[in-house]
Amino acid sequence: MNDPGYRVLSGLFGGAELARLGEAAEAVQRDVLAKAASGQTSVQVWPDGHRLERVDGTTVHWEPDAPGAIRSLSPVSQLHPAFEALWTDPRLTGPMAELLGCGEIGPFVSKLNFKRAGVGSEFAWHQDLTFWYCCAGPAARDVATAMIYLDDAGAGNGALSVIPGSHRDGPAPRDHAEPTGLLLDASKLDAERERTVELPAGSVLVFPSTLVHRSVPNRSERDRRTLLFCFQPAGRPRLAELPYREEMLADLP
Ligand SMILES: O=C(O)CCC(=O)C(=O)O
Repeated sequence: MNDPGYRVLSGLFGGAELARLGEAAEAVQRDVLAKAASGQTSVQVWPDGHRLERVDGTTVHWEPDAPGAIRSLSPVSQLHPAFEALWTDPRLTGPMAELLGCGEIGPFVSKLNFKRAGVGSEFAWHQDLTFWYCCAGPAARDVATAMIYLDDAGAGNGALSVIPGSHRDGPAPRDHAEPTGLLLDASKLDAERERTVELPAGSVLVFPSTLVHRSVPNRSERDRRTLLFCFQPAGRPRLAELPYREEMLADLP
């Protein structure tokens, strides 16, 4: 059978535990918003106009069209003990070690995507590999993500869509006309194979850095929050420890 490249771990979190993770996400957002308002931060504007702000050891990626709303925070695990504990949770580390094909795994980076009701913006077609390659080089291929669903995700609130099997083709052609140079050329993707992965809260979607994926804006009345924990073979530096070398992008198609 063809390997689609991703796997769903159903019902991994539930009940009070899932509620605690959701509360942790809200608490972290409150703290970050308060610190951002203090003005002791540094702001960077990306070539596509998105604003990124360093606040207390995390990067706030603001929603481009909704002033004051956070699109994502990364890295985020250090901001709450309930998040930090996920790095060593065997329900995640077991499947992730299997996916990466190695005995011991460690952290690469963590992220909290809010994808809020009504304002959560699009993530255009991309491979995570491209975003990490300028820091980690070819080692970015050895990183895989566990996406933990804090809310139900359906087509209506911007569930993740994937191209099954796309991980097998390695780096996909980028859109060289797009200002960041990090997104893929949609005209060169087999979008007919696109599959929207609708999952209930508490599920986990695991996938490698070469799987092509995207999500549409959340125009619904339901939040679609997810935590992304990205693992790699143990002993390698984390993303935040690596310098960003933009010229490395030229290695990728
Ligand atoms: O949360 C999403 O819809 C997309 C997540 C993703 O691809 C990313 O954060 O790189």
